[in-house]
Amino acid sequence: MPPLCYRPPTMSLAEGVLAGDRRQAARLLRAIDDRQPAAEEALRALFAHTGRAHVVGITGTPGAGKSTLGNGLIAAWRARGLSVGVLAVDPTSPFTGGAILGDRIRMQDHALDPGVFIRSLATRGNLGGLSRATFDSAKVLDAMGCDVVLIETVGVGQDEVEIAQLAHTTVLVTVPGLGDDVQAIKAGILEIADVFVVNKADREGADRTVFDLRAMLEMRRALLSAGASAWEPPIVPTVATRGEGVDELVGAIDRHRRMLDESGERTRREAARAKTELTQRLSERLLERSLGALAEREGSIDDLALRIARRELDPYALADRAIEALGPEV
Ligand SMILES: Nc1nc2c(ncn2[C@@H]2O[C@H](COP(=O)(O)OP(=O)(O)O)[C@@H](O)[C@H]2O)c(=O)[nH]1
Ligand SMILES: [Mg+2]
Repeated sequence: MPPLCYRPPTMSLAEGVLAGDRRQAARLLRAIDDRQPAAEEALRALFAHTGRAHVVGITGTPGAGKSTLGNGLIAAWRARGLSVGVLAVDPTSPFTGGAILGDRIRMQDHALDPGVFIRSLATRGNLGGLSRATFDSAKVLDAMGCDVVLIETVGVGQDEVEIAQLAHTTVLVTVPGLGDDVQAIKAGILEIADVFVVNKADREGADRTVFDLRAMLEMRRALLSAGASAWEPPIVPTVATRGEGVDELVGAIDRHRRMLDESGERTRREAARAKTELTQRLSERLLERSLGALAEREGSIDDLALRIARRELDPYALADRAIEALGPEV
């Protein structure tokens, strides 16, 4: 008989994720969010098992209907036999806390379906907004075997641009009835969206919004010279609350996925993403190491900064010394 407190050796986090253990996956996502060292070890082990999922980003202003639409997308993908992972990115701002709760409730429809895995991310303490924690979390869902990974982010600041870097297909959700709303879609956003949705098409002005959007896209296309992408971003009107237009949206996303595969664009996007990830990771690590080594020799970054401010040290020489502090092997 084993002693009373005996516990059999448990699976590692990575093994748990690969075996489809949802609790282990949830633990790993928390570890990523909290930047625990265990997360990196697991991600290393999972990396070879990633690259299969189609990552779809959905972005747009708060209240545009992203979560409601996400709910419809989940149902449509499930009906097609696809498993779905969802990451709802919850910006650290306390003002948006309620919105995520609402998202959770709306997505409860799928809470008992083993083919659906939904988590919200805090991305706390992450200056880049989405970035690292979201990249890594998407990999967990991918390794877990989700066919589609849907990432919902609020379209503020840099997030749209970052989501486009992370996702294979970026869906921008806009709504009618805000006057010159379409004009407010920044040029940068036009570039990054692969599929446009005009949600709340039950409201007045939806046709106008579709028309304006199309005109903007055509104008942009005319400005671009030959050699530009052959993909014409479709504009899909939807009424998310009634599930209208969801099948068309699924179709548009699927066409985009096929275009990526057939044109080689998928590989190009993944390489661009890998480059960002590699440079981020490298700079983080080098910074951490050199600041650590510098602290041992000369003092903490705050002390050094104060001495720079007092003109006792100069930042140029100190930066050189921080690099030297890494040692001769660098
Ligand atoms: N009239 C109308 N309301 C909608 C539609 N889609 C979503 N809503 C409502 O808009 C509000 C915000 O939706 P939500 O999905 O939380 O937006 P999110 O902040 O972009 O995730 C909710 O009250 C929804 O019921 C739609 O197509 N038509
Ligand atoms: Mg939402």
